[in-house]
Amino acid sequence: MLYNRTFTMIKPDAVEKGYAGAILSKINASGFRIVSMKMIQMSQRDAELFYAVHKERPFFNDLVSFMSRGPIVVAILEKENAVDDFRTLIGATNPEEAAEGTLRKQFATSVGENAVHGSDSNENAQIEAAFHFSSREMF
Ligand code: IDP
Ligand code: MG
Repeated sequence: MLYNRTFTMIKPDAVEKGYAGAILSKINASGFRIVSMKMIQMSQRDAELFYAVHKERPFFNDLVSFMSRGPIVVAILEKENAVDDFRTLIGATNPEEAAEGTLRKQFATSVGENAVHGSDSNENAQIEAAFHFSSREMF
C-alpha cells in the first residue's frame, strides 16, 4: 500500500528553531512529493508507543521526553526508492558523522536532538504512517 513511500517527522528541536520550512523545502527540492502532512504534539504515551522498539536502550527516557516536549511536523513522502533515498538525505544519526549536504548535518544539534526522523524500511514506513495518519489523510 505504501510502496515507494516513507514517513518523516521534523522533530521538536528543529521546529523550535524555526527550521521546518527550510527542511520541507529541501525535501521537495530532493524530489519527494508530500502525500500527507500535519503539525502535532505527541504525548509521552504517544512517544513511548512510537519508539517502543527502543525501550531497552539507555536513551529511551530522554528520547520520549524530547519527542513529546513540543510540536513536530509529521509527513508521508513519495518518491522512487523513498526509504533509502530519504535516509541518505537526512544523514547519519549523529550529526557529527553526517555527510555534507544532509539535513542532519545542516539542522541537527546532537545525536539525540537530530532534527529529522526517517523510516528505516518499507514495513516500518507503513507502520509509522498508519500510527499518525488515517487513509482519509493520504493524498
Ligand atoms: P535513526 O533516527 O537514525 O534511525 P535510531 O537508532 O533509530 O536512529 O534512534 C532513534 C532516535 O533515538 C535517534 O534519531 C535519536 O533521536 C535517538 N538516539 C539514537 N541513538 C542515541 C544516543 O546514542 N543517544 C541519545 N539519543 C539517541
Ligand atoms: Mg531509526
